[in-house]
Amino acid sequence: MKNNNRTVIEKIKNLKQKRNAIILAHNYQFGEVQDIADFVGDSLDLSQKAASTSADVIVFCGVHFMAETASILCPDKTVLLPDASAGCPMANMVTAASLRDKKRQFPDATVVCYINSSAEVKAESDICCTSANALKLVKNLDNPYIIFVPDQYLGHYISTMTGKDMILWPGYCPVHARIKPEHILRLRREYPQARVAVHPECTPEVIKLADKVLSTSGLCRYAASDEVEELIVGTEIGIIHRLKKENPDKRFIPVTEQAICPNMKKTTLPKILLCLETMSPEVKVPEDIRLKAKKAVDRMLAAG
Ligand code: CIZ
Ligand code: SF4
Repeated sequence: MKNNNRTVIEKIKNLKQKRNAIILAHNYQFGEVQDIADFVGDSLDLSQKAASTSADVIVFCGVHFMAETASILCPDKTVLLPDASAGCPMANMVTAASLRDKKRQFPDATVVCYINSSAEVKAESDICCTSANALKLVKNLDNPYIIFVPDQYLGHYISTMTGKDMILWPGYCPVHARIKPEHILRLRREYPQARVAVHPECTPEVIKLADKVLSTSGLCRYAASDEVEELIVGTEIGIIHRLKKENPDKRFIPVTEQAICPNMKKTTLPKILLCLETMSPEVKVPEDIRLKAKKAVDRMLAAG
């Protein structure tokens, strides 16, 4: 490890104690960020962790909607996002105003929003979901009319798996859209023994070629199972760090090195240190929006 990195890490650890802070990192963060975090996970794990921690300060190493979710659940804590510009282009593909228009068009529909959405959009939704629980939550909805925002590919996958006819929003993740069927076909020829697992944010053409369709937490569990010796991984490449760390004797092959989320990679060790020093940038959801958005998030958490 570089010497200056070591100094930064020492300083982060000291300040973290002084501030009574917890560092949460998403599975797509840089390896060195994951390594200094108190907890690494997907957005569902991290929101549950945020809801249950006794820390006063949450440093959220992820993107804006994730820090907002922590703020929705923990209004009394200070939530810091080390780089204020770390957003999610997919989350920005739906606005509260455009969703209100859609609801007027389909007034009887239940609105399910993927956690990759702004607090304002969550406030307009009935229930929130993540890629880890979307299938189960949608399956259990009584209402046959469902509006799903903003990921059309996750929505399409869930609609296929549940047989429910869903009104899909045209959003998508530009990072997962870089994963192409050709990549998988080529790697299958190169590693004939390997299993293929892809994220449900991938296109239907990619999903068709996979053995498993999994959220990142699902991927981590699958990778640890006896079924897997070699795994071709179709999601953001930050996950490879954790997979290798937890399964040092197995082989993980990214479907493409191009699947890298520039927003997830905005978090660096110096920015984590700076945010603990200055206690900013802070993410705080306004109370009126928070209360409405919390209903959708609470319904998700209550569903288990
Ligand atoms: O839910 C999340 O954290 C995301 C964005 C991906 C995943 O499957 O973990
Ligand atoms: Fe958003 Fe895609 Fe980046 Fe996840 S990987 S934060 S969905 S742009």
